[in-house]
Amino acid sequence: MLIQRTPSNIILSSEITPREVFEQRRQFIKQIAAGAIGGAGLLAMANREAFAQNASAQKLAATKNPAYVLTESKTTYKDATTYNNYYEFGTDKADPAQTAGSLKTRPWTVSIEGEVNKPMKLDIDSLMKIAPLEERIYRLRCVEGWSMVIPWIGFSLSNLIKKVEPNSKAKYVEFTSLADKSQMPGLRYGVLDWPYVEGLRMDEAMHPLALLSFGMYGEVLPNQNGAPVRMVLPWKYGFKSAKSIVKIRFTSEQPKTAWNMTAPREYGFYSNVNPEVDHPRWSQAHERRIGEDGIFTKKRNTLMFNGYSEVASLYSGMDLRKFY
Ligand SMILES: Nc1nc2c(c(=O)[nH]1)N[C@H]1C(S)=C(S)[C@@H](COP(=O)(O)O)O[C@H]1N2
Ligand SMILES: [Mo]
Repeated sequence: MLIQRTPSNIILSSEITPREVFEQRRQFIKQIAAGAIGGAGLLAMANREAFAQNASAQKLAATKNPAYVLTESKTTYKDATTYNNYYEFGTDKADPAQTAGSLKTRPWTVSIEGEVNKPMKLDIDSLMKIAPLEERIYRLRCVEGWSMVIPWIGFSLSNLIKKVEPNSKAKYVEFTSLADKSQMPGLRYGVLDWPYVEGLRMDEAMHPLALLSFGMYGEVLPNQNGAPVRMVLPWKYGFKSAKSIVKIRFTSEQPKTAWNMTAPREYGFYSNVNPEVDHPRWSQAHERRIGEDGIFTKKRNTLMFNGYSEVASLYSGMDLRKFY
C-alpha cells in the first residue's frame, strides 16, 4: 500500500520525543528485532517506561557516607523501582510499581515495644530525625538469584535501639510490616501468613551495616520499595529486609518470620547470603545483576555474606549450613 505523505505523517518521532526516550525506544526496537525480548519482557519494558515518565518523588537530603561505596555501577532508578518483591502488592515483579500507589504513608506511626525501658510510638517524621541521614550504596541480593546496587538513605538501626534502651531480656528484634487490606491488594491471597514479619538477633540488629532506610536515589522511598520506612540488611537475602514497618518489638525468644513459616525447609531465620549453601530448588553460587541481563552477559559469582565480610565475627563458631 502506498502511503500518502501528508504534513502530519512526515514528522520523525525524534523531533517530538525527548532525545533520551527516543534513543531508548530505538534500542528497544533493535532488541525486539533481534528476538532478544519475549512477550512478557515487552510488557514489563513498556511499564518501566511509563513509570519513569511519572516519577515525581520528594527529595530527601543525606550526607554520602564514604565507608559504604562500591566500585560496581548503580542499578538504574527505573530497574530498582519496577522490578520488586512486595507481595502485599502482588507477586509479579511488575505488580508493586503498578499497585502500591494506594499505600498511604502519612500519617504513619512506628511502635517500638517489648523488652525495652522506653517503649515509644514515633511519628515517621520524628523517627527520621533521631540521627543524621546518610547515603550508603549497598548491594542487595534476593534469594531468587538476582541483585541490585542501590544508594539507600537512612541511618544505622542501632541509633534507634540505643534510644529505647533494651533491657537484659532483649535477645532478638522483630519487625512487622503494615497489613491493611484496604490499601494492599495482595493481602487477598494467602501466599504468606500476613502480616509480613522478620527478625534479627540483637547483635545483628546493632551492627552498623543494619540500615533503617527512608529513601533511595536522593528521594523518599517509592511505595513499592517499602515507604515510608524499611530495613536494608545487605549481608542477608533480600527477604530479611522488611518493608513499610509499623512495629519493632524486642523479644527474649527468637521471633517467627513470615518466610520461615511458609517454607521452613527453604528459608531459615539467619538467611545470610552463602554461595555454598544451595536453596533446595536452585544453586546460590551465582547471581544476575539487574540491568546486566543481556543474553551474552555472564552471571556474577555470589560472595559470602554478599561481600560484607565484616559481619563474619557475628557468626564465629556457628555452623552456617545448619543456621541457614
Ligand atoms: N513487607 C514486605 N517486605 C519485603 C518483601 C515483601 O514481600 N513484603 N519482599 C522482600 C524481598 S523477597 C526482597 S528481595 C526485598 C526487595 O526489595 P526491593 O523491592 O526494594 O528491591 O524486599 C523484601 N521485603
Ligand atoms: Mo527476595
